[in-house]
Amino acid sequence: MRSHIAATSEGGVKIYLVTPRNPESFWTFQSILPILDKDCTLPNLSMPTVAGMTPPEHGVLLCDENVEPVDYDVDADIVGLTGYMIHAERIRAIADEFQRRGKFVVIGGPYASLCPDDAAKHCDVVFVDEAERTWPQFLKDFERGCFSNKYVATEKPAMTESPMPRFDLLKPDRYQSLCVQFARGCPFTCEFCDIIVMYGRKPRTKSVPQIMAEIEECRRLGADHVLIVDDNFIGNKNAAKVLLRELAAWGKANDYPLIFNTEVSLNVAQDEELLELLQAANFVSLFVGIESPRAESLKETRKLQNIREDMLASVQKIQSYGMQVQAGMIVGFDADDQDIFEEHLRFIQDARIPVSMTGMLNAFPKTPLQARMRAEGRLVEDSTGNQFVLTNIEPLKMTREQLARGYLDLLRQLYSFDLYRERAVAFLLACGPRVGATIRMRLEYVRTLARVLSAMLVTGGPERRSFTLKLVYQVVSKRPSMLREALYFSILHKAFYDYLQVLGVAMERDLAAYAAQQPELRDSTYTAPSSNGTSRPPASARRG
Ligand code: B12
Ligand code: SF4
Repeated sequence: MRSHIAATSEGGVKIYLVTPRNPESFWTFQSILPILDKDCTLPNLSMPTVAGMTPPEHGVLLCDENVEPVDYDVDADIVGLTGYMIHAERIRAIADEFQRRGKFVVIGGPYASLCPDDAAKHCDVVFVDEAERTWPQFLKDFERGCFSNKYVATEKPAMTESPMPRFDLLKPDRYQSLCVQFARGCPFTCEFCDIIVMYGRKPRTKSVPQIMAEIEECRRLGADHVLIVDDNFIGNKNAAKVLLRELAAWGKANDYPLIFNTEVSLNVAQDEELLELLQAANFVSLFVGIESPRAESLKETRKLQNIREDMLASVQKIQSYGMQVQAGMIVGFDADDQDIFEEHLRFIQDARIPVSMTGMLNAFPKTPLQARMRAEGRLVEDSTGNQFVLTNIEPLKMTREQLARGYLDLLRQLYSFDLYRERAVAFLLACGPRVGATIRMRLEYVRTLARVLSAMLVTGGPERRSFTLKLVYQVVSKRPSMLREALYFSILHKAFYDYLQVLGVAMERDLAAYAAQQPELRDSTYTAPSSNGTSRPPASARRG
């Protein structure tokens, strides 16, 4: 059926805002979404935010392709697209199809911000960086019939200018969690990071009433999990503490209706007041860019905040406040030799981090890393935005192939049934208490639980059944209150494990194509990490 968009007044335009479907990645949880009866883990906040910035005389319809098909026959004056580098191919395909049908197409978001010239080939107007000022300006220009083909945010808007995202235009029950954004920007200077390129180094925050209204709206729409999608939630620690005090009081007064997750830098562990407040506000997991257990690699990438204190102790301190640490890890820094894979594995096991998003170093457009790689003649190709396939740079102490094979082997070990279970059990037995992590029983949870149990114990096969029973028994026999979390980690493993099978096939295909292009590499096989492991491959094998 053709979608209908109603502009609310004469002169108003009809706007169709499309979020393209996610290619399978570490976070898409494709294989467990049907078990959870969801279509997608989280909505991307971009289009609800752009819809919020749209003056009320215009009509807006959102389409998240992860939840519903794109309607190419939509009756719209403007079709808007968003997405990351990883979505680039899909964005271009959707944009081309709309243009073929004569629609007026605009593109914004991280892909357009980092690759505006590429995006411009597929649309009428491209938006670079944040659009709180440029989008309303464009709409005025469009109505006058005189607009530019590129709108660049010349200044970073204050977050207090960012309106409440139109959560009401989403289909909230199709997502596992909802999200809000409190802050943009991060004060640090990691060499590979595109966040500071796009959002700057000065953290900007919304006001507490603004964000509390968004959180209330998420609750009203039925959410029980909220991800605060900040680049670094503690980039401005004082502002974060003010919000956390309010959230803690709100949680207590409302019997903790929401569980929170966010992203922080590791220096959170150096501030006990902050940790106490996060715990009191019912944060149950923090995503932390740890990147590497090797100090040399961290220095090289200017992640100096991670070498101020012992990283293992920092992670365990966060865990003692009842919060899971999810790690962002990277292999392939210049200081990394073939021993690095073993070091990563040991660190993640010792730190009892069940979920580690480990990727290969990739140079994103406009980053200092990309500039350095280009200057050193080591930039092999443009970034696809997916750090899980072949890297786009020439590593220093390994070939690209050795890096990819060592990496794949590391992932297979990390997500092997036994090593993952060891970490999950160790974490659940050691972590501190949570204030209100109990989820109220709803009929849908009972149905979900039945599907989870069936997938883990019946249809998943003997290995998965034994893994689940062991994990649950080892936790519950010592700490019965952690039953729900034990089940959560069991089902989560299925998502990562299944994704790895898909990834393994994709990487083998890419490696075969890579080797075919370079005859001299055909005989080079990956050697398991040696005890000194610093051997540099022959120059002939290092050509990208
Ligand atoms: C939450 C989040 C996630 C969540 C949910 C993502 C989702 N559902 O899409 C999860 C954890 C699942 C996730 C996964 C991944 N993510 Co992520 N994620 C984020 C995060 C922290 C917030 C996204 C968000 O909602 N932002 C809030 C909105 C409002 O900001 P915005 O998109 O910039 O929008 C503004 C402007 O750009 C503009 N705009 C945006 N779109 C449009 C469109 C139009 C028409 C207009 C006019 C304007 C406009 O207007 C907005 C207001 O100013 C961002 C960082 C960030 N600060 O954005 C990273 C980020 C987007 N993720 C990133 C990456 C790499 C990934 C993964 C590929 C990681 C991985 N290897 O698995 C996966 C990909 C998963 C997928 N979607 O396929 C990168 C993307 C880099 C890039 N340049 O492409 C980012 C920037 C973080 C980073 N540097 O590491 N991610
Ligand atoms: S701490 Fe994270 S967001 Fe901040 S600069 Fe480093 S990688 Fe980027």
